[in-house]
Amino acid sequence: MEILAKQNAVSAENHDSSEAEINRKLTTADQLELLRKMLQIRRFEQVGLSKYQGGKMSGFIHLYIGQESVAAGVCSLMGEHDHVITAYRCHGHALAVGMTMNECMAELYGKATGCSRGKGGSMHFFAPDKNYWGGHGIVAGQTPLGLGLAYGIKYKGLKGAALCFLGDGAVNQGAFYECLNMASLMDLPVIYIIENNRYSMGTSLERSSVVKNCLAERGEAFGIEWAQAKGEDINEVRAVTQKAIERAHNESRPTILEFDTYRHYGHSVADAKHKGGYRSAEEIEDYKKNHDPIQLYKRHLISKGVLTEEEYTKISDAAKAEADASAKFAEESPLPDPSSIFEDVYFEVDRGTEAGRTGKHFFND
Ligand SMILES: Cc1ncc(C[n+]2csc(CCOP(=O)(O)OP(=O)(O)O)c2C)c(N)n1
Repeated sequence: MEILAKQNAVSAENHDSSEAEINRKLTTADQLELLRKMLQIRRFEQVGLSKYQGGKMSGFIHLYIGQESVAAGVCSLMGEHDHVITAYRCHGHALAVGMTMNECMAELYGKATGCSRGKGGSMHFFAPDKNYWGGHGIVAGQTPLGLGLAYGIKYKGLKGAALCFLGDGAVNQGAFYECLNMASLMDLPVIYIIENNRYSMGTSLERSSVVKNCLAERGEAFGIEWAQAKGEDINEVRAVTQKAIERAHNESRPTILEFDTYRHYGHSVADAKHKGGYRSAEEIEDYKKNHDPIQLYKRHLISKGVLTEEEYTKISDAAKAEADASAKFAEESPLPDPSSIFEDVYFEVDRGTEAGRTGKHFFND
């Protein structure tokens, strides 16, 4: 009963999320910037996909298209000491924290100018200078690392939060529950952000989870505050995230957020044409038509008189031009030199150093 009451309170409170204080404060320029960010993510990935299909990349790429409001909304609230870590579907979060399309596209191409010098590819975008601790390929592997970031923030006495993104499939991994126990026990400022797109590879939430209508409420067992909200609405994402960030900053307490969302494409390019048949064409069409976060925000801004169709086209075209230019940059960039294969290997760098012996990578002062 108590759980349901809390859940209802969350939805009622966010009835018109554009009226939440954090959103009422947005200027016209701020709102256009949020739209621009979502369009940049989408155009970047659309260009990336077409280049992949043109044989320009190897490995897999995992597209974020359909979920842009979550990354753009959450990261728009980041302060100086807030840090982000995520899984392999990392392109959206990377662009949202301010990484450039050039360094990201070059990484998809495996080029030396990529953010991980072409050695990471789609799943491993990193930018520690932007408090972005990367894309990680082991499902839920980022959750203890996110906890460590939160520990580091607290240890240093900073007013910050570790924003750790994970999928609905990752929620079922054991490591996640160890994290919840420690986060609550030790009062760590970590925010676990579940992007519930209802599928882990080809397995639906219905087939993988006992409790299907709310994943965030599992936080109850650990005394952790949680909220569930509509991920397709960037205003709602921001309203709910802001409260979690305040809790982290002011009380050093964890939060679990769950945003319902949907990926338009397959798990990776391997099932981009939905060969597995685990989702119906009607379902995909419905989400694209009625729940697309960019179209919803566009309509919202037009109805408020903040945006016109012409301005929208301009922003969208500029994002496409930027993505095309980044593909050109990537194509013209060199591959990593074969001699650099032993560089950037953790063990090699740290062997015998003081940092390696004492673990002072993050706590370096
Ligand atoms: C520990 C582990 N088990 C299995 C896999 C294979 N795998 C890669 S992605 C994935 C699905 C994860 O789905 P979810 O967490 O919902 O994220 P989404 O793809 O929806 O963003 C699985 C099972 C893996 N990478 N790591």
